[in-house]
Amino acid sequence: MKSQLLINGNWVDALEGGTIDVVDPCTARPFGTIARGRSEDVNRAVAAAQAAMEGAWGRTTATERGRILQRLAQIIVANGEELAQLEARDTGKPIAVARADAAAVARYFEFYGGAADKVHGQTIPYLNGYNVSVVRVPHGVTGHIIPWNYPAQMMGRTLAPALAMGNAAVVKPSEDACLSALKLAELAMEAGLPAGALNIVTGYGAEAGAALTAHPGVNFVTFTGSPEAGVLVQQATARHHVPCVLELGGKSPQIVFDDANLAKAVPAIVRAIVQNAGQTCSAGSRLLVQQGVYDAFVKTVAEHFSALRVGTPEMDLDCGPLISAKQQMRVQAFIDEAVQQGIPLLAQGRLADGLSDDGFFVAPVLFGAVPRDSRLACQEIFGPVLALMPFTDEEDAVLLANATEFGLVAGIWTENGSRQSRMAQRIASGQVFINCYGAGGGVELPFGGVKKSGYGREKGLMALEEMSTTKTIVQHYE
Ligand code: TXE
Repeated sequence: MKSQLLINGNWVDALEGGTIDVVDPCTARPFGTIARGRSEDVNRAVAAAQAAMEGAWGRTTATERGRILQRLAQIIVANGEELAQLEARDTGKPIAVARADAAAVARYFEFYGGAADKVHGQTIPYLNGYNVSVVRVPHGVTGHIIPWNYPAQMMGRTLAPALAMGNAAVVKPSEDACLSALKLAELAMEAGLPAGALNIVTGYGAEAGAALTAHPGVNFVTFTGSPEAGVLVQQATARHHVPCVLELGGKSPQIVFDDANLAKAVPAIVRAIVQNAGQTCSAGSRLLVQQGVYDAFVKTVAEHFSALRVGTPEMDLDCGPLISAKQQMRVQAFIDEAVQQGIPLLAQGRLADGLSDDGFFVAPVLFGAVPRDSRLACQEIFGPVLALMPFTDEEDAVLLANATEFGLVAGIWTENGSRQSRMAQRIASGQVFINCYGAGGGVELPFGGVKKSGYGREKGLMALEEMSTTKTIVQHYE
């Protein structure tokens, strides 16, 4: 298990020598440490990345970069079980989910490895005697701030397109979970990534994270995390006029019309809030149901919720614990407040027998008739808590769906094709799923938000545009 910083191809301790405990969310017990990187470590990492851009990595052809990434994809597949076990231990998620995450990470590198040498420029007709071309060039050094909910996947999501475009990366994983991210870095070295092309500085957000986003040598920042930290990242990058992509979570609606196929909708809707114990940016956390089908629908969803079970990774149940005592307290506070306000608690899952009382477990909860202006209806909870609200007609559905500061994902459940199109058009959201709901979908699909969910796009070919800039070259000839 790697626990040091990766700087210029070497695993090293933090200069000041501090460490941070790695805590098992199922027991609250530490089982290792990671290095507590700070600004001097970030300085070293950025210098290594700059040197890589000036050196071997900067001269690598797109085809060579693609090959390295595709080799990495194969190495990830070969080491998938170890990656999944580390991720499960570190985050507490069910092992099957961690295995799916490991497969998704491999897919990121496969996809962007294949795309690396298919990024073309443009030629532009201009005045007589001129050749004009627009070429895509890397930003240079990219800074990556990664959250704890999907440590390996989130790193793969931003790292693969950054490297495909020829950037050199400095990654700051989360202090709450980063073992799989460190493993991924080790595998990347094995795949033949030159020294300095990928550097990892673990540490706290306020220390290593803030130092990275404020570093004048960083040319682009990608951040996934809370809206509050997102503001700090924007302020820090603005000082150097550095662009950033922000993915800041959501309060995504699942909208169920009277004519929806309930047998199909209910399991997908329950899965979309319980997956990863609700700690997913695209979790479908608001369930909007048309009045005509409300009673029947609520009954079925409640039955599903009551059957949910929470356990350890090895138990491999519907979900695991939350990541930390802080998140457990935060989610429990939302639940307690809703109960105090008299919001009906319609159903609740159960914790498996034999779990540690010290673990950060919260049983999934379904609340009904949630007032539209309550905190439960409006704020991102980031836990397995589903807020059910009735609506009258299409107009009301649009109003309710858009009555949030966020706009990341929406699910629409109806058999009426015209209504599907109208709704998809009117919902303010970065992604819309119709009669399905994938947590953001596959690597092929551009992903990102509007409003407080952030800006910029990850995934798909669009990520390659975000991870690069253009240069217009004008040549005059006689
Ligand atoms: O997030 P933070 P937290 C949301 C979710 C959750 C809430 C709080 O609602 O309940 O945020 O979680 C780094 N400069 N999401 O406190 O602090 C930090 O070290 C640079 C949604 O854990 O934003 C970590 O690596 N970096 C989200 C990362 O930011 C800083 C996923 C996220 O931590 C920094 C996680 C700073 N000043 C939480 N401060 C999603 N969109 O999926 C912190 N960090």
